[in-house]
Amino acid sequence: MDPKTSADPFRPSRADRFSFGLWTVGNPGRDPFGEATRARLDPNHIVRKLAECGAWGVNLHDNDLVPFGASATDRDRIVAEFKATLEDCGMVVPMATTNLFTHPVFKDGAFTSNDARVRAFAVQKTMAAIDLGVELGARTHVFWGGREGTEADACRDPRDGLKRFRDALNILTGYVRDQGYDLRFALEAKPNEPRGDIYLSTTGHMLHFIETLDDAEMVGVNPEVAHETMAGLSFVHGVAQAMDAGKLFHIDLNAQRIGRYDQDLRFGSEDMKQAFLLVRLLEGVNGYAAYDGPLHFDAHAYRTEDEAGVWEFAVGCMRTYKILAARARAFDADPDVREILDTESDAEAERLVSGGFDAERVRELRARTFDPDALAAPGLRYERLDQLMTEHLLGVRG
Ligand code: GLT
Ligand code: MN
Ligand code: MN
Repeated sequence: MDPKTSADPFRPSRADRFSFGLWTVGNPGRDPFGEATRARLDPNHIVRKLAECGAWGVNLHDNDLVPFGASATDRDRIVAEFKATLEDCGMVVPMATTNLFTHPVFKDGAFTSNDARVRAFAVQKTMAAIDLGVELGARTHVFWGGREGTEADACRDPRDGLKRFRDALNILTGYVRDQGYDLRFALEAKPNEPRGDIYLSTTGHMLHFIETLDDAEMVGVNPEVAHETMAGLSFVHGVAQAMDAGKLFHIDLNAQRIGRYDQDLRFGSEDMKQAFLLVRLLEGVNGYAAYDGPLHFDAHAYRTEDEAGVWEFAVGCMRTYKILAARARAFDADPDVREILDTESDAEAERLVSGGFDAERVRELRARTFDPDALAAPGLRYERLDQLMTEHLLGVRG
């Protein structure tokens, strides 16, 4: 089907809440071994092209838009032009973030550096980035601490790293409240790269750390497919835990093969099954409330592509998400699937293990007898369930 015809059900539109970072579609294809393969794209051009592709939002680091060290006059001129372009195209900025990794001053960390002057500069730079994001309408500020880690681990006690990270966030949540901004923070974990080891390496680590902050309510997570997958973890489980904690404030969608460098590939281009299960989770197909935040693609086109390939890539991310959402709905509505999933639970046993501690219920539980061999006997038909999912994914059912 031609993706440009309005009859195409997978054509992305504003209502889908898809967003891209300026740094994602703007990635020029540089890698540690080779120079850029594409020219740098002007942020205003990116906004226009994303709007044409059907995206809803564009996200940015402070320095994706305003060059590091720009004068106040230059900053205001750049921001005014960008705002006019956004308005013209009907695009929004749902999220902004701070570049605390490119400049050499952050070579040994920003919030966690051993040098208090570097830490103070990082906090100051973040306040300016928060102001910029809020001016553009952002409701979320992301914190990805790419440089917050070590190679020579004897350089600091990891607890000092955590303590300093916490101190910085406590100042910044206070700053947001003090300014009266309507803004939440989303912390993004990554196990390594560019540092040998990065502190707070997974979404699970972040979820606990958040509870140690002065203003935990304002802070949630921004899990990224590639980052949890690099460590060989189940992204779906991590995101589900964030949802269970009411902390899924933002999400970075892309694709990744286990054990590799951070590939940031087009959404759904690797591990289609995990992508399917993720979309099913986010869309609330199985009865839980759906995630209703921005659907952000933190990915970039292959280095082989020219600019036309970049927009193919962007449309591909969005289309794959929509196709997987449709596949997930068809899967969950399939009577053969329902028959396996809707097995009746033993109401009496449910009662005994629900609702927390109750002395009377615990007495009943202790008194009840079970037949473990009989419970173990039936096959669970998960082979059939998984094959049904495979067939839905391959497009031969539903
Ligand atoms: C960088 C990183 C991403 C983060 C961005 C936000 S910066 O591109 O690889 O995963 O989400 O700071
Ligand atoms: Mn990311
Ligand atoms: Mn990444």
